[in-house]
Formats: sequence, C-alpha cells, structure tokens
Amino acid sequence: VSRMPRLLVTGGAGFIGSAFVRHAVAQPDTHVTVLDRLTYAATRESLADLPGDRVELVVGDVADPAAVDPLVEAADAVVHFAAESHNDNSLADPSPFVTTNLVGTFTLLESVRRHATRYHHISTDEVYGDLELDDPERFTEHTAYRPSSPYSATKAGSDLLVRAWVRSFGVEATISNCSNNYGPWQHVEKFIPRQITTLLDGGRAKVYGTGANVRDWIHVDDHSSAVWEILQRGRVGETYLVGADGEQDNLHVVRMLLAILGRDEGDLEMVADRAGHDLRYAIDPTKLRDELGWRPRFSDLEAGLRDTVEWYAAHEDWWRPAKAATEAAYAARGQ
Ligand code: NAD
Ligand code: TDX
Repeated sequence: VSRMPRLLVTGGAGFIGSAFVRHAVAQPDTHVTVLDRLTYAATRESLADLPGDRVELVVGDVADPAAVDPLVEAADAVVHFAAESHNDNSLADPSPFVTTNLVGTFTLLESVRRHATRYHHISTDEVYGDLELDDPERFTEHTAYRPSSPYSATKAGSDLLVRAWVRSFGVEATISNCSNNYGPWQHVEKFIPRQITTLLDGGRAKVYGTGANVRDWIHVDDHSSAVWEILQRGRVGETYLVGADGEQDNLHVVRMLLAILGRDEGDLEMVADRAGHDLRYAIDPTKLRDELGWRPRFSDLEAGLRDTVEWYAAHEDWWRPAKAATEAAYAARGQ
C-alpha cells in the first residue's frame, strides 16, 4: 500500500508525467491530482482511460501560487514533472523555460515549505553537460553541474533551488536526474517520434550533424517505476540518477528504426546541427540499484523501439495534428 495516497503530479498530462500517473494509479489506494497548463506538449488522451474517481485534472500554471497552493495543501506528496522540455525550442525562445522551469519550481517549493509536504523533483542528466565519446566515467550524483542549453540551464537552476530549500528550510525533498526517455505519447518534436512519424509518412530520417552524438535511452515506464521507488523509500535530501545502460549514438538508433520499418539503410539525411549540441550523456545508476533495489524492465532497446513504432503506427489520429507545424518549424531552421 502506498505511503502517500494523495499525490499532486504537475505536468501529468505530458509524456513522462502521464506514464507516471498510470503507474501510480495502478498501485492500491492512490489518488492523483494532475496540475497541468495543457501547453502544446500536453496530451489529454493519455489520461482518458484512467478511472475518474482516482485521477483528477486541474488546468493551471505551476508558476501561479493561487493555482498551486490549495492543491499542495490537499496533497500528501508532490511530484513535479511540469516543464518546458525541448532543447531546440529553448534555443528559439528561452523565455517560457525561465518562467515554467525556474519560477514554477520556486512557486512549488514555497508552497511545500508552507505546508511541510513531501516533494519529489524530476530532473535530467543534461544538468551535467556532456562527456567525451571515449570518457570511461559516467555521470554520478557527485558530477559537477555544467549545463549547455537554455533548457538544461533552467533545469540545473531548478535543481539548485530544491537543494537550497532542503538545506535552508528543511523541505523534505528528493531529486532524480534521468536519461533520455522513449515510449508512447512522446511529442513528435522529439528525436525518436520525429523519425518514426517521418518514416511512416514516407520521408527520410533527419540526423543532426554527423549522428555521432550519444544518448542513454530508457523506456518511460522504467523511469516511472524508479520515481515511484524514490518517492516511497528514497532518503530525503538525496539525489538519485536514473538510467538503464542504454547508450547508443543517434545514427545507430536511426538505422534500427529504418530496419524495423523495412526501409533502405540509406533513407536518412544529415541536417543542420543543433547549436551547442551536447556530445554524449551517460548515467551511472549504481546508487539507485544498490540503495533501492530498482531494476529496469526494458533492457532491449530494439524490442522497445519495435513496440514504440507499432504504437505510433496505431495512434496516427493523436500525433497527426502536431506533425505539419512541427516539421515547418524544423524546416525553417534547416533541420
Ligand atoms: P513534455 O513536454 O512532454 O510535458 C510537459 C508537461 O508539462 C505538459 O503536459 C505541459 O502541458 C506541462 N506544463 C508545461 N508548462 C507548464 C506550466 N507552466 N504549468 C503547468 N504545466 C505545465 O515533457 P516530458 O518529456 O514529459 O518531461 C517531463 C519532465 O521530465 C520534465 O521536467 C523534463 O525536464 C524531465 N525529463 C525529461 C526527459 C525526456 O527524455 N523527455 C528526461 C529526463 C527528464
Ligand atoms: O530530428 C532530430 N534529429 C536529431 O539528430 C532531433 C529532434 C534530434 N536529434 C538529436 C539531438 C540529440 O542528440 O537526437 C538526440 C535526441 O534529441 P532530443 O529528442 O531533442 O533529446 P535531447 O536534446 O537529448 O533531450 C531529451 O533528453 C533529456 C529531452 O528532450 C529532455 O527533456 C531531457 O531532459
């Protein structure tokens, strides 16, 4: 039985937040209130099948104390997923990243401080900057912060606010920094859904730069199970890194998708690189495994990609409305 029956999940209508809501509602006696502003990235459909007496959606902004405070007061714990999440958007216009990621986190922290509410903060491995391709070290809880993009700088700043609120005000918080997620309901602007939907439309995959950049892929349901364990059994004040030993370079991922979709291995084009493009991310998840006994369930990236391709093929009604505008924005930047 959950130790925290009433959860407030911010950003619970987004890609990862909605996966976590499904995971939480599958546990006995858990009630979830989602606070989500329903930006372009939200997907109401991802919550549609969940029982109405267990999940409630409140439309509002995490940077608005009047929206946040009564919901925090009514909750046993807060899990904060809401964010502007896409690096390329943060290069085009950093402004909403500062408001949502920094002011939003500040607003929640002030509220959990007021009500002495348990808080879990969702963050990313991008706060650590990037690694060389041949660096034998991976990111750990002790790696220094060195963010590269406006997105990762605002995530880094929000993590540091959490740490300060723990130390200065005794807020009962934990932080998790996860690697790149893939799976159902991910917006078509992101790498894997963009390639899958472009290939389904008969187009060629679009690879930034040389395709040598490495990301450490984890299935979104494994991220959810890790967050659940940290919420239940994590030590307050601690940071946990979440990863599933899934390092692959982008070109390799594109080639796997081409093979799964029965396309020629040359059906790709190199497009303009991302400014400041991080070379490699890699997570050492030892602390999470040893301390909390967490293990990923999806260790085979190719099998996970196969399922994800099938899911996008079956959910064209959901992604189609966002596809043309997303591609138009990329095309305008030569990507
Ligand atoms: P997403 O963009 O798919 O979803 C974000 C959700 O937050 C959307 O539903 C959106 O409507 C909501 N939101 C945005 N601004 C808001 C505001 N001001 N008030 C209330 N709601 C707002 O993002 P995602 O990929 O699901 O990422 C979720 C979290 O996980 C983020 O904090 C992100 O930094 C972190 N993260 C993501 C990844 C990844 O690979 N996608 C990896 C590690 C960490
Ligand atoms: O069309 C593309 N072609 C391409 O080569 C796109 C959209 C991306 N890329 C590259 C850039 C990256 O090297 O693929 C890699 C993954 O790109 P994104 O999906 O944009 O993810 P990334 O920038 O790595 O950030 C993601 O993981 C960490 C999430 O979007 C963040 O929210 C999370 O913090």
